[in-house]
Order: sequence, then C-alpha cells, then structure tokens
Amino acid sequence: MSVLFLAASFLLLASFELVAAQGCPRQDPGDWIVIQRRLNADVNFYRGWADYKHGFGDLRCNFWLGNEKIHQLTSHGRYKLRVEFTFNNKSYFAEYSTFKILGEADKYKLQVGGYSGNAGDALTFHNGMAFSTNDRDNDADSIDCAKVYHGAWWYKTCHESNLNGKWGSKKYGEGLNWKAKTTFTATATSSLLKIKALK
Ligand SMILES: [Ca+2]
Repeated sequence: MSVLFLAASFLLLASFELVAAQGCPRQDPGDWIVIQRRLNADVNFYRGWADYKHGFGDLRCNFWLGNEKIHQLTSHGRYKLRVEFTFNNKSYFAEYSTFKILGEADKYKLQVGGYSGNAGDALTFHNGMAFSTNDRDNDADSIDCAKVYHGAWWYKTCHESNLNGKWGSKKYGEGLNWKAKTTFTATATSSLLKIKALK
C-alpha cells in the first residue's frame, strides 16, 4: 500500500468525521489517527480475522480501523499510542511511547512499551502477543480466549484489557475491561485508541 493511498484514506476518514452523527464526535483531535472507537452498542465487535484485518464499523462513530492499515502506518516511522476510556463517569488514559503491530505473516503481533497515564497499565501484559479473533486462536492459553471473552485482542493467558469485548457485559472478563480500573466484572462505557507519529 502506497503512502499516497494511505494519505488519501485518512483525508477521507477526516472528512467523514466532519459529518458525524448525533452523539459522535465532529472531528478527530489534531494529528492523531483514531484506530478504535466505541461509544454505544451500534456496531458488533465480535468478529473474525478478515473483519479485523480490513476494518469494520462506522468511521464517524464505532469502528476498528483494521490491522492491515495499523500495521502499514506503524511500520513507517515511530508511533505512540493513547488509550482513553470512561468508567463510572470518570475519564482515564494510558499512553505508550512505543506502539507497532507487525504484519499478517506475524499475526499482527503487538509491540508496545513506555506506559504513562492515570488508567494503570493493562497493555504491556500483551506485549509480544499475536492478535486473536473468534476464528483464530493465536493466544498463549489452552482455552480459546477470543471466544471465551467475546472479543478480539492480543490475548495471552488471557488478558488484562479487552476493549473489543462485549458492550455492557459484566460477565467475568467479557466486557470492555481495563483490569487496573474496571477489574474483570465491570465494563468501560466508552473506548478510544489513537496513534500519533513521533517527530
Ligand atoms: Ca488458546
């Protein structure tokens, strides 16, 4: 995928943001690229490998940008990641000074580090893990983490975060968990993952 194509894609993405639906943001902040957003239950996130590879949802509101696009972006230059979520009417963030996902041949393996924030660190646990979906068990556990916890993530044994989990679920490990704040039996009420190129 060419850099020009990527640039065009994100200009398009930006223009979508300007005509956002009610309750959804009018535009993305500054030079960040949003790779995941969840604001309500309108989009089903319990999906297979191909959907997570190519992306799905409504770019104005609830979506996953796509592992292939995230890989292409983060393999050109260095990026940081910022995770934001709300829980019990409070806003939390976790920032990671390094963020990259490898290509499909490496099962979109996560490389992340350098935590700071007020949310606690629930992602470094997943560093070095491959991505798993309900039709691809690439985790390090004998169970099928994506199916058991109703999501898609860089599962290990199995997770400390599950922001692609089941909207509204308080079932153990199944909701939009960020262990340090929600534990496994509550769920975040919004989620945002965004990346920014480092100069
Ligand atoms: Ca497994």
